[in-house]
Amino acid sequence: MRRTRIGFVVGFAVVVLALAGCGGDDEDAAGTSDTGTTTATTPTDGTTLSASVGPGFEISLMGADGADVETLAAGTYTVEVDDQSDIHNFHLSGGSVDESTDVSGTGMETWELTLAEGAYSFVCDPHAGSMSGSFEVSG
Ligand SMILES: [Cu+2]
Repeated sequence: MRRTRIGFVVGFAVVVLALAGCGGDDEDAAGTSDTGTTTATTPTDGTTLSASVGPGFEISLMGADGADVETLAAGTYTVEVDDQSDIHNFHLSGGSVDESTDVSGTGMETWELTLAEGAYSFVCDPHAGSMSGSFEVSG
């Protein structure tokens, strides 16, 4: 009787240990999601616009030809923003677009924007009265 009981306890302990061991192997399947920008497959127009603000009290948005943007065709654009000042920001808005850099931050940012027909403007928010521009997007 006593022997049987000990045998049962030991057997029970082995089962518990075995179950505990099974809980450990729930490894995540390491997903290698490739979010890199592959220009070959991006459905953009391939048009890059250059936005700049600072270091002085100047703000601009230029096309690939280096001229100020005044009109654009509707489509998808890459906007490379160079925020060169920690007292200015670049804030582009119009339609459903509303993108801006931090006033205190500096450096390059790249935005992929889909511009639909309409009026757009860009400003430095702290100095919107003197630092602004606008352009039209036609459908
Ligand atoms: Cu400013």
